[in-house]
Amino acid sequence: MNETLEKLSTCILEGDSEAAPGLVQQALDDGVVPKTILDEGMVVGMNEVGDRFRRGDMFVPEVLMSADAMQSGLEILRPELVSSGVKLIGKVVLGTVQGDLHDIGKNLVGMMCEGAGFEVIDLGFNQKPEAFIDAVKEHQPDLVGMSALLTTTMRAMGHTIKSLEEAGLREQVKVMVGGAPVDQAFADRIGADGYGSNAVAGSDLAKRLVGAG
Ligand code: B1M
Repeated sequence: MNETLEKLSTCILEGDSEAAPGLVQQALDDGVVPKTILDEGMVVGMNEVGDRFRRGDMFVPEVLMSADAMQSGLEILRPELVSSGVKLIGKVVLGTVQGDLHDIGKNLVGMMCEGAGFEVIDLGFNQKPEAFIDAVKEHQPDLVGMSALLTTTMRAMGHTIKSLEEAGLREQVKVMVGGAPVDQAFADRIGADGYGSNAVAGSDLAKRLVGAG
């Protein structure tokens, strides 16, 4: 592997968000193509983060730091990726459901998905079913991801899926759900396509749902 990409991958793993943009820029200046910087530098680091998190060798605060480093590097890389016409592995519309203001976990899922090569359209928190519908119409995503942290707002996930059905949009997207009170049985009950117990599981699931996992 190119030495700068190796440094970049380590920098993501170590959550060094100050160094990441400089290393991305250095790789670009060295003539490395943007997709290679993403796949062979940043995603390699983020995959290692995922592996360590799964093994219990890394915890949420460290994953958040790595996700921040990924974000800061992507600030530099994203315009280059777009202008070089790179096809990402899929598009995710992500949001916290109506009535729910918790967004830390949802942000982490978004960052991991971005790290895995998805374009993420983040609607934010407290999003009505109509907001998801409008976003599906506008952005034509492969996936809709919903997060809920309250037992009282979980049911909004089911309402959103129903609204997607009523709008005739359910067949064109996969739906994944997550958040502390959510589990697989609930996901099955409301007719979601999958449940992610944490951010890494969420991005793994997203990859599987688009056939890239
Ligand atoms: Co609130 N809150 N909160 N809160 N809050 C909880 C969730 C609570 C468990 C605390 C408690 O009582 N022990 C409790 C919920 C009880 C319940 O319903 N079962 C609670 C409550 C009651 C409330 C209020 C009602 C309090 C009040 O006002 N009386 C109020 C509700 C406001 C509202 O939403 N309408 C409220 C408000 C808030 C703050 C705004 C102050 C703040 C949120 C700030 C923010 O998010 N920007 C807050 C916080 C921070 C928490 C706790 C402390 C931390 C949540 C968090 O960020 N965890 C939380 C208690 C706790 O969890 N210890 C609590 C870290 C985050 C990384 O984990 O979000 O679980 P998590 O996400 C994980 C997974 O769940 C998964 O991956 C993530 C990363 O591993 N995941 C997905 C999440 N979404 C996913 C989507 C996927 C896949 C995986 O696919 C799409």
